[in-house]
Amino acid sequence: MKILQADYILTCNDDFEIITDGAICFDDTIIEIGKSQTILNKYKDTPVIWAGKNSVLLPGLINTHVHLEFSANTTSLTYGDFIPWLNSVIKNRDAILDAGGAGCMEEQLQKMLHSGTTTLGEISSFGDDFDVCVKTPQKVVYFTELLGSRPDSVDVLFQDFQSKLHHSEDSRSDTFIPAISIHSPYSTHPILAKNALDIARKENYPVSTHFMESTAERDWLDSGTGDFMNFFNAFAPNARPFVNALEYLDLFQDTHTLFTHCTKAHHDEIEKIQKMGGCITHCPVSNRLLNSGRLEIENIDKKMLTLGTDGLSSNLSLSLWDEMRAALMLHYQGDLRLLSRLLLKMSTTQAASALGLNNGALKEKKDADIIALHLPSKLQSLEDLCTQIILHTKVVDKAFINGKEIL
Ligand code: MCF
Ligand code: FE
Repeated sequence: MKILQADYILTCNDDFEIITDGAICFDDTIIEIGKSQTILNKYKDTPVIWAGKNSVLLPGLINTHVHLEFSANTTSLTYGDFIPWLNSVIKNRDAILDAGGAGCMEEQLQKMLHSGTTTLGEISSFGDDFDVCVKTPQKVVYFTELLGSRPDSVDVLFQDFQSKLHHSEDSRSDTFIPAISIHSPYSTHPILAKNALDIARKENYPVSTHFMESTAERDWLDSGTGDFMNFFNAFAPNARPFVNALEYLDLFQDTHTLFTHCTKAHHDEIEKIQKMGGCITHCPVSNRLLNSGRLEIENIDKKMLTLGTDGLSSNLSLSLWDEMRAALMLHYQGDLRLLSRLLLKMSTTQAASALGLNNGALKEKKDADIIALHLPSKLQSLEDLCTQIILHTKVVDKAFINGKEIL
């Protein structure tokens, strides 16, 4: 048992309470949180760690959508539009994977940890990220990806997917949680998706899918036209979409799914996701680089939102602070303080509930996943706390996962 004491505690609890001059008593979970004086008096012989001048404690950040396997990419992919990007992924994928490898992914995981990300949702396309994700101190919700549209390969693809899923199940632990990713409505055959989602329902796996990310995807699902028509015609003349957008969403009934991007989703689709209890993962930098448009967060129930960086395939950083700073600038119409607060909730408590985890808030009985950071100088107004930490944080001073100090 130990006590962590700081100038400010951003609890990210239901009331978004901020405690000044606060302390947390914890072992692997949080035992009690409150004013320093109360906690220090009550737990007298417990060792105390002082987080320093202008310090802030908050829940470890949770990045709900990452593709670590693309970590070696810097300048190999084409940005500015979705189909040219996708073509460049197909062309350069092997070179990027070869240039990457375990060392490169480990380095990114370390960087993420130093920036305060203690949990991530990893979308695994090939399984190359498996060992590093099992080994890393962070909590990883490991989404084995299912992708493929040729009806004659459905059986082989599904067998391969199931064997990867079983493999991840063998390594399940407190910090490694198997999960399922259905790549997207344009790339995954509905028979494959249905079979995988039956497993998700039965075994209660979290699910992730890319949904309504581009005009090309919108046009293709609505009418079988647009850039995807030309893209698919190169492989299969007269190809047609398998399902429309609402039919695709129907497949996810009674699952816990994170729908990533949704920049081109219509109101009735967002409503359907909400009714199903689904979440939306917002990846603002990726959306800008792939010309996906701006997610209209003002028209969405804010409680549905989580934040993700996507991979280095469509970003220059896997730091959620960089992502929050980008989001602050992208959604310039909104109230700055409210947006800062929302971005922190999207990266903590809302992300935890989307992934089905017992972290993301500093309150009794939650996992002791805690980060400590400091502001560069004294804060003038408590109302600006969220904005100031988003503006100024690059790395954190301390990180605890299940109560163990990792940094
Ligand atoms: O989220 C972005 C853009 N949308 C779709 N896919 C990906 C993203 N970043 C990486 N990907 C991966 C995806 O998981 O790229 C491949 C898939 O394995 C694209 S399909 C050849
Ligand atoms: Fe993605």
